[in-house]
Amino acid sequence: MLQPASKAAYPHRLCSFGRDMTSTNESFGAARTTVQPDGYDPRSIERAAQEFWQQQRSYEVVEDPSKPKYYALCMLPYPSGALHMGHVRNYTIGDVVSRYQRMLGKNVLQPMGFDAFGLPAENAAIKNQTPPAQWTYANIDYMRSQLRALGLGYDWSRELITCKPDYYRFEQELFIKLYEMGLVYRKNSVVNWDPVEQTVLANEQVSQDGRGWRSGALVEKREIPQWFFKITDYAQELLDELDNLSGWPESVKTMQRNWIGRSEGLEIDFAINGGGALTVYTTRPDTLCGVSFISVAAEHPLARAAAERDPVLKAELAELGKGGVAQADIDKGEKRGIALGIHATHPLTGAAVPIWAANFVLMGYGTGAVMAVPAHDQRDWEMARKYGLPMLQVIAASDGVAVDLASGAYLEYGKCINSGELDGMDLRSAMAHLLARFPERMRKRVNFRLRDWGVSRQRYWGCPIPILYRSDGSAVPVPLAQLPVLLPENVAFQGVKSPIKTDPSFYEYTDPQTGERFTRETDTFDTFVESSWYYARYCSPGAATMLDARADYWLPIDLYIGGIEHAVMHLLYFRFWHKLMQRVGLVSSKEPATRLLCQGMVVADTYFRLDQAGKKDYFSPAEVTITRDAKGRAMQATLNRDGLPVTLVPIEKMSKSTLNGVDPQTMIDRYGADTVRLFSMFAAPPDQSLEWSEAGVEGMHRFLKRVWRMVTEHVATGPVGSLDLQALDANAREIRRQLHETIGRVQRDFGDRLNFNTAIAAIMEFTNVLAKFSAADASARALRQQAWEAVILMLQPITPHISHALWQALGQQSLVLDAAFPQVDSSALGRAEIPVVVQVNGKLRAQLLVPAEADQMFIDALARADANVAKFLDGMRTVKAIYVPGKLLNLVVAPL
Ligand code: ANZ
Repeated sequence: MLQPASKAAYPHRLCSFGRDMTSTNESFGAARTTVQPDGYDPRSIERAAQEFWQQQRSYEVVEDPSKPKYYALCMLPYPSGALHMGHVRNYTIGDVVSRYQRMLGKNVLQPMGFDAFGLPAENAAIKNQTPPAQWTYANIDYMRSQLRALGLGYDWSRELITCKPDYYRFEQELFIKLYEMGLVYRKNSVVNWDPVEQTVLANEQVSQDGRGWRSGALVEKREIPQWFFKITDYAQELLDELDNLSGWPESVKTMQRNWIGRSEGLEIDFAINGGGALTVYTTRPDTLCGVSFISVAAEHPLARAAAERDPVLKAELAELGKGGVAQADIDKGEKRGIALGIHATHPLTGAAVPIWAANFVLMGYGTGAVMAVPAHDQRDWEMARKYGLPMLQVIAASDGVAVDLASGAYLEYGKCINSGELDGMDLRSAMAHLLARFPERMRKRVNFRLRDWGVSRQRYWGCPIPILYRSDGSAVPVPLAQLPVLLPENVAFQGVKSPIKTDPSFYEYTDPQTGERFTRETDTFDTFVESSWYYARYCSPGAATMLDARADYWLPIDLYIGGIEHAVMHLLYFRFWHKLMQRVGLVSSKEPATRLLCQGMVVADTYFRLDQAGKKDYFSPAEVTITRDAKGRAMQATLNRDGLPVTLVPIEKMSKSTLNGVDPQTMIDRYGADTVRLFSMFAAPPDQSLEWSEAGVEGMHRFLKRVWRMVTEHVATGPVGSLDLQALDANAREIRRQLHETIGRVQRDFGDRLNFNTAIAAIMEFTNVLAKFSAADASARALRQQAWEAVILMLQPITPHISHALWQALGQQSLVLDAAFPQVDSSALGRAEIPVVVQVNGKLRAQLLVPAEADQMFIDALARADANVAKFLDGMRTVKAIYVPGKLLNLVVAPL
């Protein structure tokens, strides 16, 4: 057994990479790991390192204006019970970047917390009869221990748990402030109502066939008053600033642009025969002459008025109004309509245009009325087909090709035809013409698809909305002095109904001064509210207000990492909330995050058989025997139970339902956290899918074992002197060149490119080179010492535990996590000198040592300066020079 390396053993070691950037660390020696050559024991190494970091509070940071800051943030987990591989990947990426940035000398903040409100806690509570709080806190404790076991360098002093009043009280305060500013309001909105449970259900609680998840009753749509944030006030700003987010993936920006959905068009008033006007919104006023009817939403006032006059129509309209409001459903679904028996007048032709109600027109968009142009709008085309309504082509293809309306609408832009005075015009000119012609009846209008953010949830496990209702139903905010409105944690569920809705001690409120009696709002916030501002609260832990001045030191986030599934909702609300906080003076930046990385999914093979009903019956990898090809890829699988084949589908997202999940804890227990981290960084670039393979994990484990063995063997060869560059032979110089080339590659990959897989490959290649380096003399051994130091430093962001231990083994007194990242010495990059033969008329006259990159001119000059060569050139003229690069120069000469 080797003794741990001590400072005394290596008095003269050159420590070029180990620049210590912390103050001295007295108790460092206390956590020394015993280093054994063949004894890579991740369990003890990792425990020792983690205990040391915890004791030393190694990842706690404070604001330091003298240093550049770096704020790396991963999306916080929902405490569902245990980490999954997606978390491991996400958090390892964040940790690698944080550690690397710290080694560049930055003041790095990397916090963590738990997005702790939400429906699963409530469902689990109903199932197990435990209060959601209890279930949540137990899960948090376990998941926190898992995060620690992964060696993630979080500043735990900033941990936040969103279901705690010391967190959610500030969103209640801001909500009230925004209410007073007119950015929050209440209006009716549709919800799912379970008539048996007598409660509102979340969309996830309604089955595919529209039934309540517990009662099985057919769910009804009900309109109830709900609270909204006026995100639409910020639609233009949220859209415009996407252009400045150069560090965000284009795909995310495109999704946000589509979600915001800005369009420009005209509002057109159609006169209604019999009086009044109907306003439509259109983005295609160039198709005005193709209008053959007008469609309004079933809830449109015109439709309602018509229904009042006709009970049959009323029943039909009620039926038409049912069905989903999701865009995808509308586009796919059957287009249905009912003629309302009223007509409008076409502004250009004067023709009578029938007005219909249609199931695909949304009341909440534009004006809730559409001028229908069946030849150029697919939905109108489908409706016209179904009801035999006229269809007139009014747009000609710009390339003159005939338009075929038999198979669908012609949607392209082109020139107007069959349009009287609009003929020959395109969209722009037609719009300008119509605006000039009908200034009273037509207006320019910008519309956004983005709707205001409805934040009311009728669930229990969420932040109470701080509103009181007077006996007349009017709303008033809870007085600030009465905040927070606490959510009682010790509750018992009766059925699915929120316990605070049946608890008078929660919902009854009497003003202590006036004695006025109020009823509390019993709805809670959408949990997207908590995840919209947690990133900022991490910067002001313990502040008595939502944020304090510290927030501006850390914000904006330098790198935000999370799944692409959050591209619209979370990432838009998060940007919106930042703008709200900027508006009330809490932050001064415009955007919350300058760079965004969306990590790819973790995928694995799935195994299943179809059951009699044609449903997939999945098996876990433990239940099957797999035949693999030479690359370790699964080719075939049989079920252990019966030895018969099962269907194998490679690379599907890891998930509970497909039984292809790999439990991170099992992997950590088996191989250690460093191996798991290394594999998840090596197997794929961060933004692509990562195919889980235990063979790959084993490969990473073998690599770490080898590094451990090689470093300990090197250490065992005894003290190392200082590195004398002049004393290095050509072989050693070549090793040094490769070392610095590797450093350069790793720096590029860790920095801007975030390509950790290629960085790891470069480090591995270099360790192979190092393995073959025999390092016989003192200077070569000093170089080997330096090379191992560099390897350990480069590995530190990815495998911090083994690096922590081996750094000490190499005799370092400083902390590897505070050491500076290795720098490229460009003088090392030139290859060693190479020998070149010089001939005169084919006869050897000299052998020169030249720099590898030397060209013919350089060598020619050097050759002529050589005394022995010069002798044979005297009195001669050069006829030609034959040069074999890097090998030979033959000067062909003749007498003058
Ligand atoms: C006539 C027309 C002709 C239209 C044509 C399109 C093509 P964006 O771009 O998303 O804003 N529309 C307007 N209000 C609607 C509502 N409440 N529900 C359903 N559809 C509505 O879409 C604007 C277009 O969507 C409008 O332009 C209108 O149909 C329809 F060849 O008007 B268009």
